[in-house]
This record gives sequence, structure tokens and C-alpha cells, in this order.
Amino acid sequence: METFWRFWRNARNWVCWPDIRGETRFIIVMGMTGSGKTTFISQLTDQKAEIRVGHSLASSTAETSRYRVSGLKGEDIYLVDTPGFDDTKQSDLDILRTITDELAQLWHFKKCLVGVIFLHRITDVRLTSSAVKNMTVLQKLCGSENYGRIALATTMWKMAPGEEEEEAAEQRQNELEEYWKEMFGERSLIMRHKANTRESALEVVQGLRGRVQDTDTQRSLQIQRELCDEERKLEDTDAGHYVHFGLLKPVEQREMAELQKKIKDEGTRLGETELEAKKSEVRPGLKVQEFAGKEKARAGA
Ligand SMILES: Nc1nc2c(ncn2[C@@H]2O[C@H](COP(=O)(O)OP(=O)(O)OP(=O)(O)O)[C@@H](O)[C@H]2O)c(=O)[nH]1
Ligand SMILES: [Mg+2]
Repeated sequence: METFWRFWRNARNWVCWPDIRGETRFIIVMGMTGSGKTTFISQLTDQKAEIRVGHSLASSTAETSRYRVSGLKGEDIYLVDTPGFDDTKQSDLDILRTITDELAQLWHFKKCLVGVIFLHRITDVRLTSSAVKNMTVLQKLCGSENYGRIALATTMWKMAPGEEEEEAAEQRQNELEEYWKEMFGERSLIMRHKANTRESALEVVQGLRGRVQDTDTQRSLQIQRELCDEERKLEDTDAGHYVHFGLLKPVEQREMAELQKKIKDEGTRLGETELEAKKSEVRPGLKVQEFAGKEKARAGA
């Protein structure tokens, strides 16, 4: 029922928004909380009054919102702001649901999705588990066939002033690029959003727009295929499975993965029963995760 109401709310949102014509293109902006997603979008849109950059320690963006890139000739591009995982106010599952709802809507209403811009702070001196989680979810949402529709860009270069800091930041960028190339197989666009200006942000948007063919935009992302075409529940998608079960012990994760593979390979009812049994076995772990998320939200409220 909840899913129905969420879907209806979003559907009404599309219908009641006359600005969005059939040829409008969309780009999703993702990244860790505080990576500068909203700031990046605010540099490109005239909808300044609606947009809220977060200057406090708490996560800022809780919902997805669409903003039109201003000043583009002959083309309508909307950027979709999203919350980042490891938010201080919501659980990862809620965030995933928010993002996947938007992606499902785009596919359902046949909107043209160019791809995803993923932002990462160059000032982060370690690749934290949170950063890895955000990138892994990105992989699983898109699917390897769509890695060419991803732009990976670093932000916050201005916070590394001075020759030494700049050099250290360049060194991190090189390491990060190696890591990204391993994860995304050299197909994604890698950029520096260095100047933190409209021009620099526009370069990233146009860089991605320029390399994605219209035929590519007609292909579903992995999560769109899983949710809309295969009608899977979120927890049974690759990304959902990762966020749901990512915190389980490795042995439990392996058992779950083996059972899922068995179902896929053999399509057996037995495999499904076993999977359900395994899910109830690990459910207490999931409950702890959900509870922790809700507690976090309560503390932030
Ligand atoms: N120096 C510098 N500061 C930035 C940059 N991008 C964002 N900031 C600052 O970083 C803080 C967080 O920026 P946001 O744009 O709200 O980050 P976000 O990714 O949208 O964060 P959530 O909504 O919480 O997920 C704000 O104080 C921004 O002014 C950048 O490129 N350079
Ligand atoms: Mg934000």
C-alpha cells in the first residue's frame, strides 16, 4: 500500500509538471552525503530559491528533486538531486528506496535518462567504507553495460590551497582514478570539478551528455530493468540485496548469494523456499540495521 501511495505521489508530480516535455533529458547526481551534490546543481540552475545547500554537519538533502539547467541552447536537461548513503538522518534502505523510486519513474514514464554524475570530495584523505558503499551501489544501480553513462568527478579542490596540499590532492586524484578504472572498467568519464564554478560544473554535464548516444539512453539501467521489467522487490535487486545484506557476516552473505544463484540457474521452487528460510534466519541482523537507521533519524529530528 505504501508503495502504491509513493508511486501515486510521484506520478502526480510528473503529470502536474507542464515544463517537462517528452524530449527533456535527465541526469542523476549522486555521491556521499556532503560531497557537494546540491552545490553543484545550484551552480547550474535558476531555481535558486528552491535549492538548499547544507552547511551544517547533518545531512541535508532527504528527497530527490529535479532542477533545470539554465542557459542551455536547444536542449532541456534536468539534474536530479539525491540524498547520499550514510546519511545522518535516514537509513541506507530508505535512501536507496528514494533513489530507485525516481529511477523507476523515469523508466516507467519513458523519460530520457542520460546517466549519472557521481561526486567525490578530493579532500577525503582515505577511501572510507562509506565511499566504497556509495560507489558499489552506483555500480549495482547502473549495471556494467551502462558504465559509459557515468561521470565520476572530484569536488572541493578549493579546500586544498597551497602548493603542498594541491600536490597531495593530485596524488589522491591519481590513486582514485586507478581505483575507479578498476571498478568501472575505464568506460566512465573521469573529471575534476576544480574551480567550483558554473563553467566547471557545466563541463562535467556537457562532458557526460556529449559521450552518451541517444540509443544508449533507451537502454534501461540495471535497477530499472530489475524493478520495472522483471518486477522484482527492491530487496531482490542487486543494489537492494547489497544494501539489505551488506552488513551481514561474510559467511551469511556467501550463503545468500549461493542460494540466489541456485534460483537463477535452476529456477527451482526448492531454492526459493531455502532462500526464504535463510532470510528469516538472518532477519534479526537486518532488524538491527533498520533499528539503527530509525534511531539515527530520531536523533537527527
Ligand atoms: N570549497 C568547496 N566547498 C564545497 C564544494 N561543494 C560543496 N561545498 C560545501 O560543502 C557543504 C556541503 O555541500 P552540499 O552541496 O550540501 O553537499 P551534498 O552532497 O548535497 O550533501 P547532502 O545533501 O547532505 O547529501 C556546503 O557547505 C558547501 O558549501 C566545493 O566544490 N568546494
Ligand atoms: Mg544535498
